[in-house]
Amino acid sequence: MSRHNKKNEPSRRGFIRNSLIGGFAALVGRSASAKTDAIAPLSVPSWSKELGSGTVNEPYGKPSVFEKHVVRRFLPWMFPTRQAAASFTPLQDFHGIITPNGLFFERHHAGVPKIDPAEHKLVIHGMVDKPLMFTVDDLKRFPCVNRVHFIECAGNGVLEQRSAQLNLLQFTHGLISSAEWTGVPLKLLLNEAGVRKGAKWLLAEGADAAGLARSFPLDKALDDALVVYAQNGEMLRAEQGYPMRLLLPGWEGIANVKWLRRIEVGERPWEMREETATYTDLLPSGKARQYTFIQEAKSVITTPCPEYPVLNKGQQVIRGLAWSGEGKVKRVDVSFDGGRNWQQARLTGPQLDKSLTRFEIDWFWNGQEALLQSRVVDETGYVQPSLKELRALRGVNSMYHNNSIQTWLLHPSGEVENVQIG
Ligand SMILES: Nc1nc2c(c(=O)[nH]1)N[C@H]1C(S)=C(S)[C@@H](COP(=O)(O)O)O[C@H]1N2
Ligand SMILES: [Mo]
Repeated sequence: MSRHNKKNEPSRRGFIRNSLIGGFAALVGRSASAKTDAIAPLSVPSWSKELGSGTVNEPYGKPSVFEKHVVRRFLPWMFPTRQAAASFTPLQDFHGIITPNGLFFERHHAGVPKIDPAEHKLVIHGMVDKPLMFTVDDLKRFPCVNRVHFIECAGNGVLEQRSAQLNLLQFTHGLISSAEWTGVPLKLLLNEAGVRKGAKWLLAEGADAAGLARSFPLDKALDDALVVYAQNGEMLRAEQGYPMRLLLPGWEGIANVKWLRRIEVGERPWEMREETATYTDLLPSGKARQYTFIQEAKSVITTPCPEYPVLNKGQQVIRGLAWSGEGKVKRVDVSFDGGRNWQQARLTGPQLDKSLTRFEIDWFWNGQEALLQSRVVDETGYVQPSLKELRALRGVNSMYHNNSIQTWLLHPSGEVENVQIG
């Protein structure tokens, strides 16, 4: 029998609502699970006394009505319009390693185009023996692969580079999502076209009004790049690039061109807008790093977090997510004293290549203030940097690729606050 009492739910949701409208009053309800009352005989609830709704009540099923608070969110002040904007996935309510399609974070530069798959085509041209054109049905006739990979926007944590800004996990880390993708290895398509000698770079262009285009090296195309058409068992969502998208596993979100319509093969990068004016990292020297494709290893504690405070002293399970754009997660350590001491966490569930990985650690909380951190090490031996280490490398004007260690300040009240230390 569950020891969790439904009575806690309203106060929890109230807490979320209050946090979202800016208030940060301590509304942490003490959980009834702390009580040691004898368990009452199990009563028969109203829903056990009547027939439930029938099949196909909802032809395309939705989450339980009690999960309405689990939604993507948007910060209106952050972007000029809804079309040139991002929405954040609710990491605080996320389980496992696959983001439900309706909760996948979004980043669009000119909105979501409504593409008729019967009319959409992908062209491969440039330094090839035989330029080719593919419809979605053509792609489906190629041998396919199914792979689980995350996509993270290079701007995830962009506002946190200088100081702690956003006091919710959804906004500090919610520009990452993950799916099982189905598609065709790009190298198969390139083999069909026949890449000419001397070719080194490719350009991928989207069919949205932004005509978003990015250059990427041929090596990646011949390694693990995919042209995907399905996401978690169904065709791509319009927001994720329906009907086809370039997937460059582990590489910054912007390189994963949605609504893919053209791949040009050439000798050098094209220096497009989104790889010169934006998505470059300004260094203290005044020079900018360009084509920094890889999303280096990063992790964050998701339980507890500002949205879900700690309800009781005593035994806790601390949980989180770790990932690396260079391969598999090897280990995750957790600190409860701001990085002075570290303990190794358990990795729960699959540890896949360039994929979200879950970790957990047991902890006894004595009710005192604590500084919670997680730090991932990936299979290449790369260690997630502290904010201080990242700033030493990149200064404070670099906006993208903030993969630094997150600190949550746990107050004696149980509230969790986004802070920066050292
Ligand atoms: N054609 C096109 N592709 C695009 C974009 C876009 O605006 N247009 N946004 C890019 C950016 S910046 C990111 S972070 C990812 C976001 O992918 P998602 O919306 O599926 O989460 O798509 C990338 N691919
Ligand atoms: Mo992005």
